[in-house]
Amino acid sequence: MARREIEGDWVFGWPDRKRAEIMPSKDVDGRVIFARSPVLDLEGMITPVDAYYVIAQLDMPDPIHPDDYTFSVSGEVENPAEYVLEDLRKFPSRTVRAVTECAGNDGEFFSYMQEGSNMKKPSLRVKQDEEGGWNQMSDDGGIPDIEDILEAIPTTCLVSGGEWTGVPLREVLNRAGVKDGAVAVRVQGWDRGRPDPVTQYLSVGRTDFEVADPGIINYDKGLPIEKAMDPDTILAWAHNGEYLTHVHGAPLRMVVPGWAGNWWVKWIEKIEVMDRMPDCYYQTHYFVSGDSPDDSDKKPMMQLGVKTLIKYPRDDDGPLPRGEHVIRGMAWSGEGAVVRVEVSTDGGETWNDAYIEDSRDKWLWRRWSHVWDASEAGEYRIMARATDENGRVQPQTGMNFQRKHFDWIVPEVVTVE
Ligand SMILES: Nc1nc2c(c(=O)[nH]1)N[C@H]1C(S)=C(S)[C@@H](COP(=O)(O)O)O[C@H]1N2
Ligand SMILES: [Mo]
Repeated sequence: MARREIEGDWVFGWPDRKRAEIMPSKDVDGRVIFARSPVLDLEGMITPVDAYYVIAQLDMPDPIHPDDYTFSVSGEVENPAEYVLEDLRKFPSRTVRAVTECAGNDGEFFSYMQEGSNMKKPSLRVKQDEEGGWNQMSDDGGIPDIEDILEAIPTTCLVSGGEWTGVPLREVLNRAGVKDGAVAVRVQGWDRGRPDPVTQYLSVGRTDFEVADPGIINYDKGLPIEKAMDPDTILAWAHNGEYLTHVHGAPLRMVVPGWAGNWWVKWIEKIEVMDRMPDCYYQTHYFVSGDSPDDSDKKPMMQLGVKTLIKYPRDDDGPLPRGEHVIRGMAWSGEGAVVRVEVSTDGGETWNDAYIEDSRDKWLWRRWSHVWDASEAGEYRIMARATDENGRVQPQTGMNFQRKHFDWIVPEVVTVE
């Protein structure tokens, strides 16, 4: 069995196992602008902040000192207001533990899983200090060719689990007095930029189509009022027990449990109650479902499907010695708690219920394991599938042209000798 390096770090003066750290892409000043989470090297449900994935669609904004920070609540409300961070402490607080998953996480697997595909399997084991990153590909202003795009860093490892502390958005909205007829809450970050068409080429896997150019915009999302009023949708200032870090949206970000990461607006400067759906770029042009770029009926994507991550064994863990092995991983859903995980070692012919670790956090992933008696040599196709509390069985998401919300069952092929 391959023996992976575990030594490496000294913690408080003592030798320790290697710490899990993000795999970052940095800008010319050495600042992190994109990072993947080393999901296979983590054990628990809460991803340390240093290992949490990072995405910014536009330019990373300048930080604002928390003492100078204000945000506004306006639009279809009785009492428009401006708040400082300290005002939020007057509201009842709420802590929510939830999985953040980028809509594009594992997107290449849609193509990998197509009949007859001879694509190399996207890897979840990646190196520290990767060069570049998908959001840096057109830094010189040009459009990279399709070869470069296909060789870009895979969009795996864009999922993490966190504990978020803040106040329910509804408390702030109720204080403002939402008028009848409100349908959406537009939340705007102060980060600005011109959406990079390469991001879309990369997710679609083609460059031969027209991408809408809205010019320079702020990042914003129009959250439907029902989800805005959900007590678990919060404005968070803390992450895993510490104040938010800049890359994760300090001083204040939105947390929208169950919905893809792009709804979790960071660096909030404005909350606007609307009587119609706003035309946000990252809602009408990107993060939309459809058959192709010319589909005239593209729809915004919201909650995630149901998904499992097999952490062990993976293809490159083999060959394994004969005997008992523990197949294990995580499972999560965009509509609440995962209640069942099944495991197959014969490519889906037969399934066994896995043990699921107890949890009270319905928005967080759950750990599962299955003791596998691999007493016979051979090649095994290991699969796992989850079911959530609404009875949704994996997978929920069909092929879609931007390759978002991947939740299909991907076999790990392992040899026992
Ligand atoms: N203001 C702002 N918020 C944003 C984004 C952004 O570009 N700007 N990116 C979104 C996307 S696509 C994702 S996946 C999540 C990532 O959150 P994280 O970096 O804290 O993991 O933030 C979301 N919130
Ligand atoms: Mo994302």
